[in-house]
Amino acid sequence: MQKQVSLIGAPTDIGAGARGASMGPEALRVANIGPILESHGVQVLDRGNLAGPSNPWQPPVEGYRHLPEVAEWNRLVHDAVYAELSVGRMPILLGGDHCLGLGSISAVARHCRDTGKKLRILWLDAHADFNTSALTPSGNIHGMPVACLCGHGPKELIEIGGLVPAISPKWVRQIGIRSVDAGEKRFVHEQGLEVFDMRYIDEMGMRHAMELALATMDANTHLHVSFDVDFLDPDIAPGVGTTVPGGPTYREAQLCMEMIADTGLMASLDVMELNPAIDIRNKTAEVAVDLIESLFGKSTLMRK
Ligand code: HAR
Ligand code: MN
Ligand code: MN
Ligand code: MN
Repeated sequence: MQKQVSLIGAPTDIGAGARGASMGPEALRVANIGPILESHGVQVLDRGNLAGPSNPWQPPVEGYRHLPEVAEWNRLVHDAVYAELSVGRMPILLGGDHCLGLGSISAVARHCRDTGKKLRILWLDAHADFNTSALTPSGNIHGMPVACLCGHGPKELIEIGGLVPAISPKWVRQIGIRSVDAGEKRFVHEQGLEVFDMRYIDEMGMRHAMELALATMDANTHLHVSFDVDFLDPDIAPGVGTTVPGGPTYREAQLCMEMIADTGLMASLDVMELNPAIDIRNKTAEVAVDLIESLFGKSTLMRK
């Protein structure tokens, strides 16, 4: 695992249906993300916050809310993430809502094309984020980034990383899914995304789900983890805009992160959808940072 990390703050809720994820980057800093990673031997550089357009809080237009502003934020995220990867550093994107996964992962995909790496994406989320303007019930673009990455979306979003589509649906493994809209569900199946939903995790366990999700990786794999904090059960992570009951427990989430850490392949990370406006005393930021520690190899007393 790379030990030189760059934190990139993207303080916006431009793609969300609730305001407040714009405060996510600062809440993660207040929860000590930087010093805690340093305590695990990681060299951390905080690049500060990107400065994009403010949120005009307008209704959707032709199926998209805030499309020009979402495109601008994603261009900024793409450029910042790509720049860190190009100098051999590991970007950690501090969101911000999950529409920014588009900018982040399009940059990662471009970097993998440059370097001949095989890309795998773990999408940890309650939601599939695979809507299009025709399928979305809300027009909120944070419900669309995976579809856009796979080439299904407006020109200004799908072209951000240069090549369309930026990724193949075959590279994606979704974990923890439990809220998918009806049309979105059909589209997920049609496109062949690999989904380990909560039913699967209930029946087979997190361990088995993660064994399969991590199975096709090798030494030449760039593993990108897109961690939507609403992946977690709302009991442990209430501070997100769209809570969905029945998510992974603290122990299940820890195991998920530890198994990712064991691969040693994680080379980029998004931490998204944290919403301090509805959190309780920064509890959700703290649990997110605790889980990120596990992604960086915090191990229990009994393991070396
Ligand atoms: N599927 C719903 C929609 O598209 C809700 C999407 C919510 N997305 C996130 N990110 N919070 O996963 O409107
Ligand atoms: Mn690289
Ligand atoms: Mn999401
Ligand atoms: Mn979500």
